[in-house]
Amino acid sequence: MGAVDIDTQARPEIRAQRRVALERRSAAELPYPDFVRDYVARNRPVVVENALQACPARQQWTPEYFRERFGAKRIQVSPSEQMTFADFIDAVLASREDAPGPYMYRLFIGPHMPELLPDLEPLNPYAFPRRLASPLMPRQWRRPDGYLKLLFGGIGGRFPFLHYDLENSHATITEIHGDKEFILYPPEDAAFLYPKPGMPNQSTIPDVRQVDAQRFPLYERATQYHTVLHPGDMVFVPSRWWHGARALSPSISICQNMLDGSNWGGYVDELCSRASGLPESKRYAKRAYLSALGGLLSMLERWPRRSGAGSTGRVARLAPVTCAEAGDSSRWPVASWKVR
Ligand SMILES: O=C(O)CCC(=O)C(=O)O
Repeated sequence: MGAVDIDTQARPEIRAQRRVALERRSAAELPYPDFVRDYVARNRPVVVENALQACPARQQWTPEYFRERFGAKRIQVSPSEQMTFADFIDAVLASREDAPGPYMYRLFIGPHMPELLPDLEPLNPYAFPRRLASPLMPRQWRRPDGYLKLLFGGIGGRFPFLHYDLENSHATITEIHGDKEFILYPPEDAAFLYPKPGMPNQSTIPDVRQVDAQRFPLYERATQYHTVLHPGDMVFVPSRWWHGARALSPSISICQNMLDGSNWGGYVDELCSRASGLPESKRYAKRAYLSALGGLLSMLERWPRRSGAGSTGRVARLAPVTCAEAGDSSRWPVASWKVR
């Protein structure tokens, strides 16, 4: 897998646990179809270096840029916290390892800050949300931006809990400014991470850098995959992989979700299990519909592509398998997106 055990002596707090360096590949040597075949289809994590090429965000996005452009705007930092961007940036810049400031992880760019979308063009092609962008996805589940979100924090600021994403989603996190430590654990280690009763995608371990071995004795059996993201890097987080992040310097990144044939089965299971209030016949119909849609999308994705506008051009637009096939983001129907 290209990963190597790294020296845990440097981090005595995790000595008891296996710690592995996450595989890294350069975008220059990883064509998109190879990324899909070797990582997405195999549910295998990787960092793609230089996935985000030159775009205005890479040149311009700094804490100061956000303060100047959006200082007076009130923003949702976390589900329970709102403040102006100016106050948030002050807290980010004051954040220290021993006194971490806030970490923004609930700001969806499409509905709340669409003026940022042009800064992200050309898009990171590896973060293409695949089936979420298909016009065949029912309206309430279609999301051509992959639920694009802004993640922002200062030194020591971190995503508040170790978790895996709902809806069996894959995720990508693309670093734009600063450096961020990123950790993952495989799905089979779930029992070692003490999932929350009633919220099985969240760990009850408050901070994996200081684990109470009396309370969480199984944690030492978990394998931690570790990396540091630098500007332009993207980490691919496969479905059900647990993950967490911590800013090492003022850090700005974006997160997107991804759905395709590799995680469709679990997606359908989760959507249908959530519908437990529905009568049996309606649940059955929902599952049958989503399974048939998955089959149709798989067929269209395998359809041979020819350049130009003929019938294959239309097929490519219905079931796009690359960012280029999905077309111009300015056509994204921002106003109709579901906000979550
Ligand atoms: O802060 C990060 O980089 C992790 C983001 C994440 O896992 C999420 O938004 O679900």
